[in-house]
Amino acid sequence: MSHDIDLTQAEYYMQECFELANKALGRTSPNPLVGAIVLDKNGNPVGKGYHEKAGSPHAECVALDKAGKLSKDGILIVNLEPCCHIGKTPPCTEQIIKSGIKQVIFSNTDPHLPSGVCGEDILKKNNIKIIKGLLEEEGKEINKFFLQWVKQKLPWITLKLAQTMDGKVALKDKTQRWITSDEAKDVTFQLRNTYDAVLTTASTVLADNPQLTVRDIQYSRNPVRVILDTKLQTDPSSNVYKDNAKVFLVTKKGHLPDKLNAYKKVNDLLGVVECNVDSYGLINVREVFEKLAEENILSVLIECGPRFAGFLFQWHLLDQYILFLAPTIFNDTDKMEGIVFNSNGLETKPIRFSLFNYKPIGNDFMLDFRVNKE
Ligand code: AOF
Ligand code: ZN
Repeated sequence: MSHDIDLTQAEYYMQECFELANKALGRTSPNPLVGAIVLDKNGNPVGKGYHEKAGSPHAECVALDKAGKLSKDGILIVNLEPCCHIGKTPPCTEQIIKSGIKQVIFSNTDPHLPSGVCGEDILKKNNIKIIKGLLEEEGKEINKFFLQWVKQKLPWITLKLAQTMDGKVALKDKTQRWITSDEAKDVTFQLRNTYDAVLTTASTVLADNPQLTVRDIQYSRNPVRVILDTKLQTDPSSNVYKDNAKVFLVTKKGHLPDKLNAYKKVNDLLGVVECNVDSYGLINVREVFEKLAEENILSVLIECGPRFAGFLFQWHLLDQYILFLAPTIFNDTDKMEGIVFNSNGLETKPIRFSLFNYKPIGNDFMLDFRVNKE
């Protein structure tokens, strides 16, 4: 008779699965973040594992390998429904069935079904008990990039802005580049370390010459940098094209090859993406996001100026909006210059968000809003 787990205990282990999964944060794309724990027939944890990167063993298999024979009549707890397809690795359901596990508890259903069959059904057919949906909302939050990419074929899009109390992003004379504290800068580096790509526009490259890299974090990696430059105005020697980060240059269709060649000499240029422009003469940003999704980019962090931010809001392209509020009043005279985002002369309607999280960061305040797309 195997030990039956109570839900509080299961939730405790599911939280641990989330922590295990998060160890690979920023490193698994295009795969999900997954952590797994095997409890033996007496309810003791005997194997723990997580998925490290695409192509490496799935979390369930790592945990089952560690548990060995102790998996028999045990329980597998995992934050994502086990897979049943042959991908870069064999189906997890096969190893679960062979191990003699009696029950599988998972948080989120996996929408990625290359074989058209779901892992849950296979496990049930093999008399394995299933509990699903445990801490489902927390699980969805952890895998929001993956779930969105699989279901909508679009990356998760986050806009990150910093503003003063009087709604400014820059002084009129543009002298002060970072308006927030060093702690907020560190959080920005942490964010860049978890997103697949960071996107900005030619105006920001021309105004700030940013690097868009991750700095001062141990074992970090740089995201792909995506530069929207309709007219090819950025200098190929700008900082965004340096530092061993991969770059996608996005521009409008129809530039002369000579002009494009200057950029192709950039060290790590992954490609030039040529897109259509819309009626405002702007690159069709949705098309850009679709192309990035095809390149296995699951998440994009946008760091841009007021004009582009305004368009993003108005075109309803955002999933998340992170705002750093600096306790500063610039108090410069021009009311419109440097304002956090402008409506670009389009018809305006209120755009509403849900507050998801908030916290003090150094001397600033960080607000995390989500956009309800329905
Ligand atoms: C993971 N890690 O721990 C689990 C995954 O190409 P493959 O064989 O690595 O399969 C990737 C898919 O397997 C992934 O998109 C997801 O649907 C499923 N589960 N994937 O990378 C894991 N459990
Ligand atoms: Zn699997």
